[in-house]
This record gives sequence, C-alpha cells and structure tokens, in this order.
Amino acid sequence: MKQLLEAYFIMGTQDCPTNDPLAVLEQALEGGITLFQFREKGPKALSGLQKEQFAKKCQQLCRSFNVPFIVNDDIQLALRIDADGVHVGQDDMASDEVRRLLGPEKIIGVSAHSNDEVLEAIAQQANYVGMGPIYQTTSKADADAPAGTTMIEEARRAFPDIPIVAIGGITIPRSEQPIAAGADGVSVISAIAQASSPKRAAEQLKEAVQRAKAKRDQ
Ligand code: FQP
Ligand code: MG
Repeated sequence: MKQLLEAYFIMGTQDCPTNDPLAVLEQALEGGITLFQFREKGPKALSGLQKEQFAKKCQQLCRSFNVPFIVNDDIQLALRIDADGVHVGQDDMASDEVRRLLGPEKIIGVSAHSNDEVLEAIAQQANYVGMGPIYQTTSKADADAPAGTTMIEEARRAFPDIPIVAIGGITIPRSEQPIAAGADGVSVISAIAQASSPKRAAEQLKEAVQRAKAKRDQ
C-alpha cells in the first residue's frame, strides 16, 4: 500500500477546464502515477449517467496501466462499476460501513487530521489515511486552513506502519517536506492536471518523492 501512495493523482472534469480530462489522465498514467482517485465534485462536475460513463472511461485507462482506480465519496458508484476502492472524509460514510459494503479486498482511504482520527480510521479497517491540507489549496472550495507537516510527524511517530499520503497544495518542489515528515507519498490535483505537460509533471513528482524517501531513509 505504501508504494501505491507515492504519486497519487486525483482528478475530475472540473479540474481540467482547458485540457481534455481523459488525455490528462492518460498522460499522468504514462508519467507513472501509482494510484488514481476519481473525484467528480463541485458546481461544474458531471452527475448521473454522464458521471458514470466518464468514470468508466477513467477506470479502463487505469486498468490498462495496472493502476488502481479509487472513487471519492460515491460508494454506490464504486459498487456499480466495481472500482478498486473508495476514499471517504470525516463527513462521508464511516469506513467500517464502507468496508461492509465493499468487502475485504477493496482499498479504503480515510481523511484524517489528528492522531485520534488516524486511530479511528485504523480501527475501522482503513487501508491508508490522507492527511492535510499541508499547504494552501485551490482545488477544494471547503478546505481547512493549511496545517503544515506537524500532523504527519505526529501520526508517523504514533503509528509507524500506517500508510499516510499527504494532500493539499503540494507541488513538485513542495513534495520533499511531507515525505521528510514521514508520509509515504503525496497526492495532487493541479500539479498534474494544470501542468503544461501532465506526463512530465507526473514523472517529476514521482522522482521527487522517491528521491525524498531515499534521502529520509538512508
Ligand atoms: N485525502 C485524500 C487522499 N483524498 C481526498 N479526497 C481527501 C483527503 C479529502 O472528504 P474529504 O476528502 O475531506 O473532501 P472531498 O470529498 O471534497 O475530497 F488521501 F486520497 F489523498
Ligand atoms: Mg469526501
């Protein structure tokens, strides 16, 4: 699981106002992203059948690159299309309920902001936690204030084995700090979706994470 979190790309059509979202995803996959989260959300997002059809196209692309396909929030969609997993936040369905619906084999991620929330996520059979926002983000309208990497340091100290991915305002040059703090990977939307070359951005992000991990663990 920890390796799957290295370069975790999150995207929906709302994140690609100018580029073709499927082309962005394909390039990100070519660049070596390790995990993908389908997050179709916000006023400009698709819904209903259009959302499901777009999800299936993204899922097929991911499958052709052997990259697991995670659905944000929408457990029913994940069940209908047999996604590889679901990501839920503190205001979404509880992860033990998600586990009951999805079964033991699927990946479940939970957003956590403190050691208490990490502990609860582990108790509720989550496979990884997403911690942030580390920096200021433009991709989430209702995001909390940027919190830096302290929560990651604290979680890593208390839970040496739990897979942690850092999220929120992370760019290529800003990916080293959360890894140094103990994260297993970083999760980005705009750093790849808004890049002039999503492929190069994905390559560089993964390289930066792997370099930071090697430096930290030497
Ligand atoms: N961490 C991650 C991940 N993915 C996310 N989508 C979130 C955190 C945020 O429910 P949530 O989850 O607080 O907000 P939203 O549903 O709007 O994304 F770890 F995967 F990087
Ligand atoms: Mg959510």
